[in-house]
Amino acid sequence: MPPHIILNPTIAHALENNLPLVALESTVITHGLPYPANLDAARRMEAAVRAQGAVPATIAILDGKIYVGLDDSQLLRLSQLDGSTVRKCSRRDLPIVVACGEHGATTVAGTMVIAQIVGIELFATGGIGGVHRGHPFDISADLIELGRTPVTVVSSGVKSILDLPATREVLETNGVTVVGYQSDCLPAFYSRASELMVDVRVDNADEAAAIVLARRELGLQIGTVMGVPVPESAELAPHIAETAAAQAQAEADEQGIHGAAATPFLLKRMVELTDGASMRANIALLENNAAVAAQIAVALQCIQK
Ligand code: PSU
Ligand code: MN
Repeated sequence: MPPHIILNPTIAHALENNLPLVALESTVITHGLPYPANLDAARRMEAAVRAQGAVPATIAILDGKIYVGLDDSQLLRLSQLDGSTVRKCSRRDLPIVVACGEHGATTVAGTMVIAQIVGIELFATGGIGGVHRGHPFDISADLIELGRTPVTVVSSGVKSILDLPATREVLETNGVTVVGYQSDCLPAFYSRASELMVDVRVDNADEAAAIVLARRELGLQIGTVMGVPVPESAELAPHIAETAAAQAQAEADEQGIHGAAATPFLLKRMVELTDGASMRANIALLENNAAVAAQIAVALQCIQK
């Protein structure tokens, strides 16, 4: 293991014994949801992974040390940190937090980098970053990472606060395999469907695991987006999500909010503009995605024996 990376004993044990593992990100904890909903969501995700027979590995940086697998006191500490004191870490930020001894939360990109270093193939989150509306050059580093790092990101697709068609194009250009889990289209995060097609649909964890395994056997250095629709009971009606997203983006533009601050601002405004409905959808899909990722990790372990 490289220096600066500290494996929780449960993770070291799982890696040694080839047990199914699922990585979980931390930006959703520090920048995506408010306390205590963030702590609750993080715990629910870990519990959902365990309930399917896999081991959860939440990844975050505390005082310049990269932890893979947090114990409960570390998770509590992270969830209570003021987001402004935590660097939102994509690939580029990892050397900075380590060198400067800072706290850091890993985005989809940052989590993929660490997961690959330690050897975790499955990763569950809410939604991937994308191309921002009206800002065709504000392309999340998540999309670039997906084009180069062999980790499968189980998520509910791309948030409708983003430019979905542009994001879909960038995924394609980067050679990312886009799969619909029990879905023919790329999910739109708060809503189950979008007009954008996936490359292939799978209907169960075994079919999903076969794609992960084939990618590995071919030695391809690419990521996979496994798009899982938000559970029906928590879905936000598409027109409500769209109206709120348009307003949130207009406010961000007015206030000149861009770069890494854009996504946290937009998510927060979505919660306010939908009276909490977007947060309920967000939490429900996080928990569901964690369960699906764990099922795939378990299926992968079975088929490779
Ligand atoms: N999806 C969520 N909540 C989040 C994020 C995504 O439901 O907090 C985070 C992820 O960590 C993702 C990041 O990688 O937002 C994208 O930010 P940016 O657009 O700055 O790349
Ligand atoms: Mn962005």
